Amino acid sequence: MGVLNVTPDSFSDGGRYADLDAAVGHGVRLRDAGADLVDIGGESTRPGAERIDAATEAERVLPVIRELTAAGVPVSVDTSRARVAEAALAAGAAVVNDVSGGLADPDMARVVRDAHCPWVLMHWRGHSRAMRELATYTDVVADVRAELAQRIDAALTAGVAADRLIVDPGLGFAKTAAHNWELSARLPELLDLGYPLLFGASRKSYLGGLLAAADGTQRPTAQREAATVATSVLAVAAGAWGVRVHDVRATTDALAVWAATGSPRLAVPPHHEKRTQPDHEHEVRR
Ligand code: PMM
Repeated sequence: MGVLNVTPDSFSDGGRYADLDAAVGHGVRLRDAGADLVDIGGESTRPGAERIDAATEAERVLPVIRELTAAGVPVSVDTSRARVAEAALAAGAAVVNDVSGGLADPDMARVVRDAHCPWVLMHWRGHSRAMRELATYTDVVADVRAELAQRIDAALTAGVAADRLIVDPGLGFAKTAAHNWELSARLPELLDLGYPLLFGASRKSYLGGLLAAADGTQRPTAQREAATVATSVLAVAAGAWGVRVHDVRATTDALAVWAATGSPRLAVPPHHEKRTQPDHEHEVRR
């Protein structure tokens, strides 16, 4: 999944694709570099970001979705608003990528159910302005797993088909760097929910922190690509269904190396084997 933010303020590509031609050109380049989906977002979700209204969000994403789908590029819409999702699907989007996992807008489940489209349910605890204070967990992996299971149940109860659902741990959303690393290390426990898993680490600030200079200055976003590629390979080798990245070519090149090496799978981490209580309700639904 290639990232295309048509926002003035997203942390990595904010402001670069505000112009329609630039956005469409970049979407086509992402597809040509190997993206199976181009994910179009009109509202920045970086920590601390202010919300925009639905009309502004729709005005930003709809023309880009129309042009890219007309050019044969498969598109997902990155929105947590049912109204925007509905208009995006009518404009040609094939997938709804909802960073709120259906929590932000009670009408989203209806829209997705009626469209029969895939729905990415990301782990989320609140809007960007407030999410830093929400980063408290007993065991981040167990808590994220349980909260994703609740979102899955809510979607199924609303009539969305199980084979339309994709889960995402929501790296950086109400999570500290330590939480992100723990989730990355224990992906099999989330895969155990039985749903395809999308992993979105690309250029996020925990990578900037890992690669910080000796004086503590974070590595700038544009120089986090090698680390991003490493996260992509590790996530796919652990069993992720997809990775959401800004530089598609770098990730597809690395995954080509992984595939040519026989697509080796990572060993299951020990905490996973120790799990004694199987959660039958959420076992293999794929
Ligand atoms: N991260 C961002 C936005 N949308 N969607 C999913 N499913 N998963 C993510 O991790 C995710 C997302 C924030 O990053 P951006 O500014 O690069 O879009």
